[in-house]
Amino acid sequence: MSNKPLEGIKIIDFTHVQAGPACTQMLAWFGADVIKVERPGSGDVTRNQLRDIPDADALYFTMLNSNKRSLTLDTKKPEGKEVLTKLIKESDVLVENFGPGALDRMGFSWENIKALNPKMIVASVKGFSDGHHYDDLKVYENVAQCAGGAASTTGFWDGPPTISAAALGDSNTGMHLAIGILTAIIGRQQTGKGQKVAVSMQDSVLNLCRVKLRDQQRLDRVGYLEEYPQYPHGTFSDVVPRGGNAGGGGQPGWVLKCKGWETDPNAYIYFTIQGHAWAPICRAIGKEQWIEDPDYNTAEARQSHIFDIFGKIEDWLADKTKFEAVDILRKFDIPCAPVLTMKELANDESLRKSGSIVEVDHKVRGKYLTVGSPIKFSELKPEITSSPLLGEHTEEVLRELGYSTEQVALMQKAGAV
Ligand code: CAO
Repeated sequence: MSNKPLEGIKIIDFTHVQAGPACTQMLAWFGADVIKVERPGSGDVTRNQLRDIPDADALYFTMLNSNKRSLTLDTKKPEGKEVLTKLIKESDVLVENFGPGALDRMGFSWENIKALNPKMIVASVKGFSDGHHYDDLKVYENVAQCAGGAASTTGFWDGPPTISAAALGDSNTGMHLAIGILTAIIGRQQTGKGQKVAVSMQDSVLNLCRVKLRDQQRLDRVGYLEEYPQYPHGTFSDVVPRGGNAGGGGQPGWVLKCKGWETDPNAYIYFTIQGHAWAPICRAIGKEQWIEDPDYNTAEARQSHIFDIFGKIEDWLADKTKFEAVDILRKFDIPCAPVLTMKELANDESLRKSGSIVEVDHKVRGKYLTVGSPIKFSELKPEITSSPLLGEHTEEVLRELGYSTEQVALMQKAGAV
């Protein structure tokens, strides 16, 4: 038996940029046959975006499209429509993240696809959910972070709303869509019928910002949020403020300076004060006298001078690098981590060993780093392969659909593939 659980699932990957491709890439890692449908001549716009080697597909593309096949198809031409129709009849899932209404305008509405193949699962990413008052908008990552509540709650209180570097709007939405697709596949095993699965980028960001919706309701009720830096000396308005680097739950935390911070912008650790770990923290930083001191020994007492406490911890950190500090603190069971740069992560031996970062070989660009599966299985070790060249598998896929070499040549002549 195959150790790739999604083997046998055929996916028409009508996605582009990041949100959709992140979803289908993950399904490809787990064994699905993902056929990326791209416009002849140009393909996914990310093939050309931010290129670092003039004639090679950009890393933006290669890192979101591994393990896929590429079929070029102009789905606005009659021949292209015919090929897509055939593909729909024998596939399990169609994934798309076009602008609102594009698939319908192409002639492939959900109703039409269902009529062609009642078992088909059609999975879509849009900026906003169907029926939302913004559902006609085209949306990119940062737009979604603003619309989903992340931007208004990220950053410092005296600065503007801030975008996270993590792709909360794009890849996060793709991950939600993957869960939706797998759920629909299980559902189909029970009912024999496909269904439409839709995920909006706004909803996906909001789903990750749920603790801020929690905070809004607490603020509405009591007028303050005790874990935010604004408490108890600052003021609160009627909306959840930006809390800088404060911990999001009941454990106060902050990004603290380590040795070398004056010249190295990443010489920091994240330090968490877990309430029940107060005594080990005091021992770790040589402040045993704080263990029983009533000004320090309860979370409530600490909160009014939490930044003085963080300041004292920074005094202790002043002669330790971020790595040395974590090596000491881990012995006291204190939740903490160094602030790692992309360079440090790229060279991290543990991440290479676990397959979370892998090196793959691309036909044109040679070796490059990409992400591997963040999900680890006991019975599946996803093998990450390179992204396809534009149209690399066009002929192969068309032959599988029953087209002869002559028919393929005619379609090529008509510019349909
Ligand atoms: N053959 C023929 N036509 C094709 C085609 C193909 N293989 N692939 C795409 N097209 C056509 C579409 O049918 C559409 O045509 P019409 O608008 O004329 O009907 C056209 O290309 C443009 O598609 P689009 O609206 O998706 O592209 P865009 O560059 O204008 O917008 C984006 C890009 C991302 C803003 C938009 O797709 C969108 O809002 N998607 C949903 C949200 C999303 O996923 N955003 C995240 C992207 S990752 O940051």
